[in-house]
Amino acid sequence: MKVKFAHLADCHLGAWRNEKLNNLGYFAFETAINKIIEEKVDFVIISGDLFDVSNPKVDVIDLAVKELKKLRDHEIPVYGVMGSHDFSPSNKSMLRPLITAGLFNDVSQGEKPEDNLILNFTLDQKTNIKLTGLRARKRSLEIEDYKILDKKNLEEEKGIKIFILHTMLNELKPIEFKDMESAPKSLLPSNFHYYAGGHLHKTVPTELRKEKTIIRISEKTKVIYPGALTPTNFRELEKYKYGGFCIISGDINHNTQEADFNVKFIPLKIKEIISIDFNCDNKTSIQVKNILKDKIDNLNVKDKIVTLRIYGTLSSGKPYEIKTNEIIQLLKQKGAYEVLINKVALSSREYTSIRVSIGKTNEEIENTLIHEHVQKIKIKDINKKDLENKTHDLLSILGKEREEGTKVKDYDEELIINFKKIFQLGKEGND
Ligand SMILES: [Mn+2]
Repeated sequence: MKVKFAHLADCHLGAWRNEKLNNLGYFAFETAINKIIEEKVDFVIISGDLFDVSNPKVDVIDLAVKELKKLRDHEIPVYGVMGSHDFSPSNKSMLRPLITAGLFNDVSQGEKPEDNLILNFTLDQKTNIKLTGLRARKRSLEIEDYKILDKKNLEEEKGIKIFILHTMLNELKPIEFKDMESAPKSLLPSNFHYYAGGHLHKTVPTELRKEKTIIRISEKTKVIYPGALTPTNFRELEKYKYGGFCIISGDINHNTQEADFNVKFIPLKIKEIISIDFNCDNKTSIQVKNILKDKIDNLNVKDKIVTLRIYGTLSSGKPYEIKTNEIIQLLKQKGAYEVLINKVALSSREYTSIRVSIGKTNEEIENTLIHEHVQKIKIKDINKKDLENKTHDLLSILGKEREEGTKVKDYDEELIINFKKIFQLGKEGND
């Protein structure tokens, strides 16, 4: 029989603090859902990180419900797993009400008797394809779950099978992600017909992004990462310009248990992006201002998003003398849709500030800093990995703002409860 399904990953709804870019993110999701309905697929796979956080704002939840309901009205079921961003260890993910409403089928269901993880299959009624998968945890901790996964029952199950993952694999990791945690491919159960990957925000295999490319699924190309549905941060805008999703179509034969799948990438080009790199080495701040102004004068930025990365070491003058606001205004006067400027790697010979690696996300920088500091600290009865995790947990509870309508007293109490939980000071120490 003929089948067709869509594979999305890393939608990160609500990822942008910038309102205009955030709305473009919503629009990308709506556009994807409309295209999927036009394509008349049998079902949709979302490989984790539908939301940017596990407790998004009501607008984000409303949008997700609205769009997923459109799919349901067209009788298109959605299968998926939670990602590193929308998973909550205390089961407080806002995906839960969506799952309860049947708008999102979490296929990562099973039992965990002692040191063993047994996953169940979810059967797609229309195609009889069987789906399962493993949800992520924060900081790739799900790799520990893969190590205790009962692969035998998954591998021996008859039928046409799809595995959904939100984990990077060593063998498929692009060089620029070498610091990202990943798992060996051998941890995945074999004998599946398609592996729907998420977590990596880059499309892999990269050839998929070439126009009119169709990849036929073979033993070697079974794991596909569509990448982020749309860029979720400055670097992704700069590097990838746009995201997209995959449509997989082909023939399946339930008798011979064979599937012949073809994958194509559907790009979502929501806005044109212009990215400018400006090296300030051996220039004074005044020279930089003048050259930049000339450069901007000669650009057509109408209705485009502009990303400007200013880096290097000024021969004289200070980085703050290159005023971000002035440059933004100049570009907006020329009709730019939105302007993003990154000056983190700009310094001056007049003084040097703390060095932070270029081209990394805030999260990666934070991970590195915590990792490095933990190596220098010794605390009795807490090992280094544990201390690293506790530091992350601590930062995440301290980073939570008091919600509107929550009393200061209640907010403080909750902080203390969570603090005790992390350091197992209270009665409920398990998480
Ligand atoms: Mn993600």
